[in-house]
Amino acid sequence: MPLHRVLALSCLLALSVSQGGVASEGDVSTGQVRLNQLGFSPDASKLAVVENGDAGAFRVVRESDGETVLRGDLSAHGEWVPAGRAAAIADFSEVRTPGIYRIEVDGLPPSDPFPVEAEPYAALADAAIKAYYFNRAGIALTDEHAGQWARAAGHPDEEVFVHASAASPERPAGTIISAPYGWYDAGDYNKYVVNSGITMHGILSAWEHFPEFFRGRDLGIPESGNGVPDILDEAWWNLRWMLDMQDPHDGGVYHKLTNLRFDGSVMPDHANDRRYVVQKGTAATLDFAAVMAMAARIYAEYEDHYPGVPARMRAAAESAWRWAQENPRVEYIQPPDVHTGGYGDKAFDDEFAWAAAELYLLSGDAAYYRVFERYSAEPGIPSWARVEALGWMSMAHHRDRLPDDHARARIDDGIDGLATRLSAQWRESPWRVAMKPSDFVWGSNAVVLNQAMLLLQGYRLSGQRDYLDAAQSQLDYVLGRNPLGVSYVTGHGLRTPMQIHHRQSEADDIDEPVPGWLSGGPNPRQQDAKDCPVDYPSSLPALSWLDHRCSYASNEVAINWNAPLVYVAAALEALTPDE
Ligand code: G3I
Ligand code: 9MR
Repeated sequence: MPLHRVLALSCLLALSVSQGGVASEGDVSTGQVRLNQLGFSPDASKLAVVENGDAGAFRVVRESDGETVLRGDLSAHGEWVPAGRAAAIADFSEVRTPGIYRIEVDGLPPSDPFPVEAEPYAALADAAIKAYYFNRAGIALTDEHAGQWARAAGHPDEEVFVHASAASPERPAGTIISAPYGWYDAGDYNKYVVNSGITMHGILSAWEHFPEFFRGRDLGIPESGNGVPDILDEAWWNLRWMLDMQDPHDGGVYHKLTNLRFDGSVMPDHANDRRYVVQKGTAATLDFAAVMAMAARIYAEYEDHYPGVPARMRAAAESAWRWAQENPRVEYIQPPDVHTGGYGDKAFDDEFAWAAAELYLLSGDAAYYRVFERYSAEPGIPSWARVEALGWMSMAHHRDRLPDDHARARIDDGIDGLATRLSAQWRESPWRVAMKPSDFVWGSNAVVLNQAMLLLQGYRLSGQRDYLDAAQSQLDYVLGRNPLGVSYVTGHGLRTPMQIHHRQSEADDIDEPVPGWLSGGPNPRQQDAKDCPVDYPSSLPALSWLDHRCSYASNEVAINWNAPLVYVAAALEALTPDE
């Protein structure tokens, strides 16, 4: 965003706070006009939600001169069940002239100010990737790259113990291995292969689908300017760790690298518990195979910078695949002395499908294609535990490499079917968001964005405008068009999370949390209530969010949740027409 616009928006923010807005918390009061706090591209679909009230019309007013630039009718009010609130839609897509505006509705306070401008989400996409830099293990963050969030290095992970659950003849329990680098998973300092799976897919897909958006962007990371796009430099930090999570003797992959118990709320260099690699498993091994096959394909273009690495990745993917053939049902069972994140999964068809898809695209070997076809009839919304859609997305991007027209039609139909269903849910929702009450799980904001990612695949295949508009609406929800009026990304919006469950942000004595992180989002199961000194504002699905550091079930951040944010922000920049 140009500086003058930042300054203009921050003045307006100061004004709206002094008028009774709350800078750091969600505003649960009803009767507001909710919208995307980062604004819109000139040619984007632009919707606001008007809560309650009985007005039938709205106005769009320009901030600079108070001129009304558009008058429109509101849609009929309908109750949005996840929030127990009536909502009507103001569609102001016609406002295309760059500027700063507010929506006004008789009887309600004016909306937040918002810009219509070119590239409204470019800085967001940059920050969402930069967030991973802030979570790097094994490196000091410098003033130059981290500003006020500079910190000492922690968790070198050069001496990690093989846990009894991971023992093998060549590496008995207690063997010391080295598995440095990687990203901390989330608010905790552990590193989990399964969760790295979907994360790497999201980031690498963002690059693969929109290279012209990412090429030349300067994220201000230590590798910036080295001739490799920053997004791939950042991804390499985690990939190089993942490579060390494979046992070279048999190809199996350890589920996680972890303490026995979560660290306290201290900075990384003050967290010195012994670390272990824990149990190999089928899900971790297949996710690893998929990621390495994908990375081998993508980093081949940068072989000069990573000599021998694509071939190493390919060999790693293939040996992991062989291990999984011999060990097709090894579930991760948390050992009794290990108390960190589980990421346990009992169903492996989806991991087989994803790994087979990526290995097919890397090798062209039709046997992998047949496995993909056998293990996945249709795609579902992805999560760390459900990954077949990741293979569908990669297949769709490379549809020219599919064996025949029948295979192409199958991919097109599967993705279009899901996009049709999601866009129908979006259109029927009084809030214009595809989320159903049951979608509000731990990490619900990532469900919103993973739905958007699938809608965007539908748009890329068919060009159907509804799919793009629905994806825009999903991002709008995350950036403020929600019943709490919060932009859920730290540092990006007018009211943002200030107390994320993130050990560095808790321990660093800096008021602002590390920027660019997506808060997990409303989660009515409230599994952390017992650890929280304050109550959630509501038990309704879309209101079950607490901006408190205690709230690991609604206000933690995690690498897998930021990945679809990177993807969707970049995709809307790249795909929204520029008429
Ligand atoms: O599998 C059941 C399903 O059968 C049932 O219908 C559904 C009902 O809600 O629950 C499903 O299990 C949920 C599981 O995730 C799979 O989605 C659990 O209730 C839910 O508690 C569990 O939440 C996970 C949480 O860890 C607790 O294990 C989150 O998905 C996961 O994102 C989160 O990940 C943590 C790591 O463990 C540690 N690092 C931080 C990270 C983010 O909070
Ligand atoms: O801090 C932990 C967080 O990163 C995890 O996502 C969460 C679920 O596994 O667990 C958190 O740790 C809490 C623990 O589970 C229960 N006691 C309080 C801990 C947080 O302070």
